[in-house]
This record gives sequence, C-alpha cells and structure tokens, in this order.
Amino acid sequence: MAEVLGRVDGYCGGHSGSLHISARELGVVLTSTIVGGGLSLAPGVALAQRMGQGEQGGVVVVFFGDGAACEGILHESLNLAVQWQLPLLFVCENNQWQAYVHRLETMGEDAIYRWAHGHGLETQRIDGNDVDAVGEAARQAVAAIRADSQPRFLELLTYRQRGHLEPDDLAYVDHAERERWLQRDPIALMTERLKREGVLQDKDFRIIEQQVRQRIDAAQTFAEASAWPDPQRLLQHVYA
Ligand SMILES: Cc1ncc(C[n+]2csc(CCOP(=O)(O)OP(=O)(O)O)c2C)c(N)n1
Ligand SMILES: [Mg+2]
Repeated sequence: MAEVLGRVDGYCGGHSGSLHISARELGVVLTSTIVGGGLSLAPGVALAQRMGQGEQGGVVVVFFGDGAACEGILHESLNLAVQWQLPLLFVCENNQWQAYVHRLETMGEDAIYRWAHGHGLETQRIDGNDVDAVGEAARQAVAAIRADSQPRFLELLTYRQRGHLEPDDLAYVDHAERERWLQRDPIALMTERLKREGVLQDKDFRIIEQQVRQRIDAAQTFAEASAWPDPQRLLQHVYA
C-alpha cells in the first residue's frame, strides 16, 4: 500500500486535533486531552529547562482549567516546582465550568489561588477578561521567575461563554450569571477601550475583522486540501 495518499499536513502527522498538538518549532511541548495532564508534565519540562535544555532564560508556562485544579496533580506539581526552584508559570483559566458542573459545587469561592499559595509561592488572581491586566501580570510573573528562579501562579477569572460541546442547550446554566459575564466579553471590552482612547476607529476594527476572517478561511482551505493520513499509520507513536 502506498505510504501516504498525497501530502499529510497539520501537526503530529495529521493524527491530532487541537487537543493533541505538539509543535516544537512554536515552543508548544504538548496539549493533552487528559484533564490535568499538562500539570503532570510541566515540572519535568521546567526541570529540563533549568538543567540547560531550551532557550537561555526560557520560562515554561502551563495552562489548565478550574476543573484540573481540583485534581491532586496540581498540588504535586506546585510542591515540586517550589522545592526544585523551577522556571515555571502556572496559569489557571478559571472559567467557572468543569464540563457540566459549576466550579462552586467543587470548591470554595476563593479556593484556587489560596490552595496554590499554601505551597509557598507567589500567587495572584487577575480579571481574566481584562486583556491588559492579564498581559501585565504575565510579563511581571515571567520577569520575576527569571530574576529569582521561583515559580509563580496566576488565576485568571473568566467565564465560559458557550457550551462544553457544540451540541449543548446550556439547560444547566444560570442564565443571569452568564448574561452578566457576556456583558464583560474581553474582546468587546478591549474594543470599547481602544475606541474611547482614540487608538482605533470603527473602520480599523472592520479591517481587523476582515483579516481574521481571511486567515480562518485560508486555514480551512489548506486543511481541506490536505490528504488524510494512511490508516496503516494509525498505531504509530501510540504508547498505550
Ligand atoms: C482525567 C479526565 N477526567 C475527565 C475528563 C472529561 N472532561 C473533559 S473536559 C472536562 C472539564 C474540564 O474542566 P476545566 O479543567 O475547568 O477546563 P475547561 O474545559 O473549563 O477549560 C472533563 C471533566 C477528561 N478529559 N480527563
Ligand atoms: Mg473550567
């Protein structure tokens, strides 16, 4: 059988969706479909960084959700990161939902950054819908990690606007709460601010929107023109 029926594009030889990407050239070690999976690997990657692998002064960043924060691996990783003085930034995207369960059914109001703080590192809770606040906190955290070789932790408070999956009627959602958060959509907030400060005008936003649409269309065309991977390679690089 022919090795491949045409050119297979995409990450990981066409084997991955957005949940399983590894792109070394972009500095992306992996994404994982196992909730909390990234947390288990991040200290190892950061240890390699500390031992001289990777770019000089590089900092490892691990992103995870409020659901992942409820798993034991968060504590193990935080503890190792502090004890081993790892160049590791923990970023918890607290979007209030863990599939179909509201996070307040699984933890106290202010739990996440306090849990992390208990392990002896600096933690901060940020308005995750304020683009500037997130950018500034991230820059400061990375600079601080480079300066004292201690990990840092950011909790970004935000809200999941859509369902867990696309076919999701949101019947279990508190619509008043969702509505409040929709009023604070991060892109809308940033747009308003840039207009108010006279940085950009309506026509500039229309151009940006058009450019984004073109990029998405081009990516879709590219993906649809790519070949499917050969079924014979289905089990390649599968370890369990
Ligand atoms: C170990 C594990 N348990 C359960 C699931 C099923 N699952 C997929 S996403 C998800 C919710 C994750 O919530 P959170 O960590 O808050 O991430 P979010 O989707 O909100 O970004 C669950 C339970 C899984 N993928 N892995
Ligand atoms: Mg969540």
